[in-house]
Amino acid sequence: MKTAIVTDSTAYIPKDIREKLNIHMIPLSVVIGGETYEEEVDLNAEQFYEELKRKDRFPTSSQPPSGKFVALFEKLAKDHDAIISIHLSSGISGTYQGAITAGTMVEGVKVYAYDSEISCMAQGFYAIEAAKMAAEGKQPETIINRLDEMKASLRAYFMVDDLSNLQRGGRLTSAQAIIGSLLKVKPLLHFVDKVIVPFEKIRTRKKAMNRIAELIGEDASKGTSLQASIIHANRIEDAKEWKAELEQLYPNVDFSISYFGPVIATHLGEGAMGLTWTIK
Ligand code: MYR
Repeated sequence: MKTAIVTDSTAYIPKDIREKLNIHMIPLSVVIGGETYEEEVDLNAEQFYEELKRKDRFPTSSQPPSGKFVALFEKLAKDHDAIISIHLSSGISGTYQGAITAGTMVEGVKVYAYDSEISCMAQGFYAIEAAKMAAEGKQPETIINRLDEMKASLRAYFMVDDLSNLQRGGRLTSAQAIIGSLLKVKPLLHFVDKVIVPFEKIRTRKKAMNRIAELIGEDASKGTSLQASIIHANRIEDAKEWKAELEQLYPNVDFSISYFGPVIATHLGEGAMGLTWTIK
């Protein structure tokens, strides 16, 4: 059984890792100042943050066109029996639904669309694990069971400098955003049932980071091996500093640094920061 692993660009898995692990990537797009860019293909995170300074209009994002899915699945069907296609939460994007639809249009291969119910490196953890298992020849059902097991222990908390980006893009209800901005809080956000909701209202960035550190501490103390990733929107120095602090607090957790790329940063804004973790 030969299984191909596909994910979308919002997992933000660096190209060298994708190539090494044979992870196929389908890009989402951003439109800035009237121009459309496929992220991670013709616009990377650094270029996006530079573009933001130059263009005065707000960017928007869009899911991959269905033809792109069909073309990739048809190509993979030539030498694979199955495809596991892992995508950002169906509660914030139509990408997962696009994969399901394309799967019904391609013959000669079984397509398993997987809703990560999250995005960024949390989704990346799933794609990387799936790719390693596929390389060992594991059955698609075995791989999906493992992803479900990781999902059960996956946590992700993040904060933004300004809630208006999320509100404008329709990924946070106006009521929730208004409560946040009126009280001048920096709410910690997380996903519940595939959508973004406030977790706790916290007044400063530092307090929010300390609270997240406390939350991972609760899981780290249970003795299970954890992998974690600090995710930042153009705040690499802060991310490095936080990583050093967290590593000192929890030496048994395997920490990495990843990023919010163009599509996700369109909705979170520059300066956003988060932490995700799951079992290893
Ligand atoms: C689309 O246009 O289909 C993409 C929409 C993406 C919405 C992103 C909303 C923010 C997600 C934050 C993820 C944080 C994960 C730790």
